[in-house]
Amino acid sequence: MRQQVNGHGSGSDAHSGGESLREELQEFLGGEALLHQLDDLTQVNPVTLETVLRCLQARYSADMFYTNAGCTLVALNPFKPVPQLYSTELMQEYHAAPQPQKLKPHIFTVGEQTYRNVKSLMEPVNQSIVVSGESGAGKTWTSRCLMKFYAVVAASPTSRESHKIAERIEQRILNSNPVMEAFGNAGTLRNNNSSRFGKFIQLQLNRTQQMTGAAVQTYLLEKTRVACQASSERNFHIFYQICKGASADERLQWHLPEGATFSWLPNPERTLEEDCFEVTREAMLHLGIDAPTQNNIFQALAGLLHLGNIQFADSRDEAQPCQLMDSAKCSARTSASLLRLPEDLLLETLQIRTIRAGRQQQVFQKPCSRAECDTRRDCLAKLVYARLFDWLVSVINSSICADPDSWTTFIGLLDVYGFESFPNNSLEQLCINYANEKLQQHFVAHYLRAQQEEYAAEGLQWSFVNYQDNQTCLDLIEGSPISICSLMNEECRLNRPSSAAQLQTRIESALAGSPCLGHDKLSQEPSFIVVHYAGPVRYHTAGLVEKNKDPVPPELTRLLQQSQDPLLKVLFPPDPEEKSQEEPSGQSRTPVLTVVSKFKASLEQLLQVLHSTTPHYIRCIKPNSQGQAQMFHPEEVLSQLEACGLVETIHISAAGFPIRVSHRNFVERYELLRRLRPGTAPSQSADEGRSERSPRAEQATLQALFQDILHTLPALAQAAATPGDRAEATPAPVHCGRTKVFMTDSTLELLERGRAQVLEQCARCIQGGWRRHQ
Ligand code: AD9
Ligand code: MG
Repeated sequence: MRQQVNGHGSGSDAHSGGESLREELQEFLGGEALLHQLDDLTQVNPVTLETVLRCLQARYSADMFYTNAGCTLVALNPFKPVPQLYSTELMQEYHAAPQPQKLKPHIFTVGEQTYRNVKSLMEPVNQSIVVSGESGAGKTWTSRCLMKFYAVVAASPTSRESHKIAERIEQRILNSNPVMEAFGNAGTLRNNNSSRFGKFIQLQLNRTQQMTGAAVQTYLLEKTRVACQASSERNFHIFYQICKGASADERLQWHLPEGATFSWLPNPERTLEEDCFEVTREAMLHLGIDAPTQNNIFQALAGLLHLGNIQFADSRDEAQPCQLMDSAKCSARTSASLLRLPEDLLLETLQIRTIRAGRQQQVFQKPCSRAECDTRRDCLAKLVYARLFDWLVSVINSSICADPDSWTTFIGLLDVYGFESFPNNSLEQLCINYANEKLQQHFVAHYLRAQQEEYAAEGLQWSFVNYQDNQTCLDLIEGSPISICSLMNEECRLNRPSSAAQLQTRIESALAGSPCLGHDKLSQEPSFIVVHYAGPVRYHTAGLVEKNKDPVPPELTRLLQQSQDPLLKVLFPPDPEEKSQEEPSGQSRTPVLTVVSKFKASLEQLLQVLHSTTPHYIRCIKPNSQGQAQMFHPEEVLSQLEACGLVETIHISAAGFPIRVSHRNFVERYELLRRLRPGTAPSQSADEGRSERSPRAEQATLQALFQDILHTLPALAQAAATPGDRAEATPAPVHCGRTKVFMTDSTLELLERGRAQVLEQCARCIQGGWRRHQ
């Protein structure tokens, strides 16, 4: 297996012989030939951007896609199938390994470590794996593989009946992926399968660490894509899937003849994603979405495609509604029939606005301009699609969520849309990049700052490492009292017509002091630049306020409430009480919560959950922006390494101790290791006589026990080493701070091994005694 684990032809052993290898490297002029053998970037000497880059490049050339970087794992996107890297056998191998961190770096090491952490620490503690990286770097791929890993290693092993149940739940959890990707992913300039929503999945484990269920939380679907796709980009995969995969009967029923063209279906050339209709359907079936319901869903989606072909002509008379273009008459009829709406009502709702005005709140009807008709048509499609997506997520959740009594801990997997910068960036990119800033800050706060502050507070010898803090950028985006978000929200609240240029001027004057705000003098269109941690991005201000408001004319909702389609009836139930729903005079009603306010609140909730877990990080890196195998562009990789502060992370991790346990918990769990030391007199245990002892005396006892435990470590390290390494096997240092014990993962592993050994000895003694007694 050593060679098999990303060791294609490298001849390297799966165990990384850190010290000797480093020396060998130093001796070797240039050292490049061996660079790919360094499994952990903390062993690169010296740690600089340049050496780290060279090491990653060497590993990439040798088909070694994973590399440890202290507390994080760097995952290079192979951009080619590497099936042997994700086989079930390999998952089992990492799961069964006594010390998985000694195997070749892999996402399964992170998966297994996380899984063990749930139970191995003193108290069960929830874990999370944060997968980050720019668009197309491999986040979704990685989290999918991790879900498969847990479906294998956390499956229920017991009786046939319960095994069947467990298999069903695991399979259902895995089936949520193709469904959510079909409806929530799309081809963009950066990635053919780009996630257009954020996802946090909580894998729920019971006391025996079997997966009993899962819960999915999604974040801000980019619903504008249904009705508007940037040039060279595509709509959500599901639209292409139905057009390509429908049977002859379905084509007739959904009015999708071969070769039909739709304006909302650009770039229809073949991609892998659209070949997956059968997979999507099968997965939906497993999740409990039966064939008739699926039929309703696909029919409604076909209705949206025809809706997109509805075009209006300019009206010569403002008092008259815009007329349908002749070429669109058939589309209007078909769309209405597929959405099971009266055609005249559909058209009237798109063409005429209802306004209440005056003291008596009289109802007026006002014909819409052609542009307004188009906006209402697009809004209708977005409304249906967004509700459908949310409904799907709720159906998935009810199918995979475990009963609250049946799970105690969880492992969270976070896969959000990656950092994006396009020629034209709008509110969608601002939200996506804002989410990425928040995650970067979580990383900085958790690892870089908190770790160093804790070492100092605990009195450990530590020389501080500088790191890039992105607080200034976050202040610019979301800070109070004034930030980009607050200014956009204010524009929504004031509900006044403001031009793109005005918004640009307001942002530039109110936030002029921020070092993260830039201005592109050459830009022809009103815009501003935000210098994100991952690079500068220019956002166009045109349409920002309107998108943030996201107004839904109430007539559209009422129209959909009148549909005879069973699915639309579920998505648009009648209002509980009939209230006045017409727009106030002139402008559309301002929603209480804007898009960015809602997004900010959901991000804050997510971060609270992350803060309550032990996080693990996987940094996905895109070796080239063309999506080509065997192509490593040093400049592109370098900018990603710089952006995520990898070098600082390596410096801190190289000297750091990720495991910290209170003195008392440490001694209570490991004092039984003293039995491994021949001749150790049974002294007082941590609990004995606690009430009578002074705190100082108690501390002294704890210290003595602590030292005793530490003395067992060299023997444990020797026992764990392979015969060849035995002479050099020395455990990593353990530090006793003011209140906590600090150690590395490998030391924790040694201690746990020793503990298991003693418990086994005890069990054997008890059994022996019991047999003698019989
Ligand atoms: V985005 O932010 O959602 O736009 P991701 O999620 O980071 O992005 P994704 O996982 O979709 O990227 O990966 C992009 C493509 O890279 C995939 O469609 C695969 O074709 C390819 N990929 C990524 N990881 C692997 C891998 N481990 N092995 C093979 C891979 N191919
Ligand atoms: Mg993705």
